[in-house]
Amino acid sequence: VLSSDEIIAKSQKKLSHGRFEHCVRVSQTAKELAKHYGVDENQAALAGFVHDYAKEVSVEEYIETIKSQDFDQDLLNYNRGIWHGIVGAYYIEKELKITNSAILTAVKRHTTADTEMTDLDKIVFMADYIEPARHFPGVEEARKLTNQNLDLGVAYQLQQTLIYLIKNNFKVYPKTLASYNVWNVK
Ligand code: DGI
Ligand code: FE
Ligand code: FE
Ligand code: FE
Repeated sequence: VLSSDEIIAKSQKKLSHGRFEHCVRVSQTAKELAKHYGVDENQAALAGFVHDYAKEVSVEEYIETIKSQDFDQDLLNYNRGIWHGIVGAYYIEKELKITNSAILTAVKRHTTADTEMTDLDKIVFMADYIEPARHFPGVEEARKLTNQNLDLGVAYQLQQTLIYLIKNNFKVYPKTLASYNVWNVK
């Protein structure tokens, strides 16, 4: 087990300054949401802090890892945007020695969401979207909904993300669409 100082030091080395600061803000936001929703605050703070740990791993290294570590080979059809959560958890376990499956799963689900999510998963997913330095149109609505009910926040984020992906002709990862279908039921 690494100390929190060691996890912070390794993250600082792995990430640009700006992304490291984003991780600190997501950690704080996740901790606040955890307090509000009766979830383990330390677990939320740690999951939030490490969620983007692998965001700057090189494309070459990701491809090598996906090929050698028994990942779904369909991942090769996507990019770092998708890889840094699903494959990122592998780096967090290997390099930060975090083995807690609730934390690793929250990291895996933080970009695409999933059809099944724990409150911790939802908290990390939403904290990433609404941390204080996020300024896109709709972020105030996202903050309001997330404080009312986590599921409303998740549904809103998935809707906004799908609109954005389709508007910009980006590929939709099947899990993102499946999640939209589950969390936006009408
Ligand atoms: O890592 P962050 O930038 O802090 O945030 P994130 O991990 O939530 O990534 C957000 C980005 O991921 C956002 O630009 C939308 C993109 N994304 C989410 N679902 C999909 C996706 N990109 C593609 N191509 N396909 C998806 O299904
Ligand atoms: Fe991310
Ligand atoms: Fe996110
Ligand atoms: Fe993030």
